[in-house]
Amino acid sequence: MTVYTQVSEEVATALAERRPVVALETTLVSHGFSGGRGLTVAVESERRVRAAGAVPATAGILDGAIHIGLSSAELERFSAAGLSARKVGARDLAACLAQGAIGSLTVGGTMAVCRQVGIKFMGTGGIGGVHRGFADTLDISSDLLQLARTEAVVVSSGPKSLLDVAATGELLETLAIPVLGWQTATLPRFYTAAGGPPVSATVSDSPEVARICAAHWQLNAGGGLLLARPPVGGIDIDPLIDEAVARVSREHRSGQAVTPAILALLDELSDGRSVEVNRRLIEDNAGLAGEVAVAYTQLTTA
Ligand code: PSU
Ligand code: MN
Repeated sequence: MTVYTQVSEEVATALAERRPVVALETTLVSHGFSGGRGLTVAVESERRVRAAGAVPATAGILDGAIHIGLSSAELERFSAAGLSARKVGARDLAACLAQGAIGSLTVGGTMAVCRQVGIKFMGTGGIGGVHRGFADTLDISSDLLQLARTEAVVVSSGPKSLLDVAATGELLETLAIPVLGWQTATLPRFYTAAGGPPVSATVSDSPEVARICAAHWQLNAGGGLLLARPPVGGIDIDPLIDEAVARVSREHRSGQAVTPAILALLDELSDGRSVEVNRRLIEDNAGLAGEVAVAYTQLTTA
């Protein structure tokens, strides 16, 4: 039988020794930023995970294998590929592997991979969710479905504000995914902390998150949680988001191309401010995912 998954030695050892491991995605490296900036964000995110005392496991598909834990040369291949890399969710894994393409894993794709090797913590920027105008397009990110069926906690700054955040909040409730607000009572909207629907519980520190995860996994085996952390230095760019969403929909883009197109246009419309907030929150979330992974390990090995 073909073995598709290659876990780096560092990550494999950490998992075997039950030390904290944090998964990081590669879509934001290739599709989330332009001009190679995704690489800088990925390197800094890994550094933040390590600074918290955990081992980073950035995951992506290269040469017909799922690599969990990337060398710097491997990470560079995702950044160099840019939009030519495939954006790979759970349903795209098999085709990408069999066809030998470079595959950047989305949040959902990364979760599918985490499930295979037992990684329970992930850091990212914004999760995919219910798109505005969903009643016409039925565009709803498969990130939500993967979150519902993976025993992991994803640290993000909520759904990207280009989505319908209120509808995403409703679907998270329907899917029985706990939404933990990091020192906040409302779901952050990625670029800005304010204006989102209520979370299902507010949490104040990492040990508390760890206790909730442990209880949730005992009571709802196989289900995931969202830890939503408000961005530091957030900006209110709702009018620019409205404009970017309208323009991209006029261009009749659909499916996987929608999110990267809107992010790139927002970068332009905001004179780079959106990208700066995006970068910072991804790195901060990686650090928090590291902290939570460490707290959970302390709780469960005590
Ligand atoms: N957050 C970012 N930048 C990104 C993404 C999230 O700050 O590029 C990516 C993630 O990989 C997420 C994906 O899983 O966008 C969602 O895409 P879609 O809406 O097509 O499901
Ligand atoms: Mn979509």
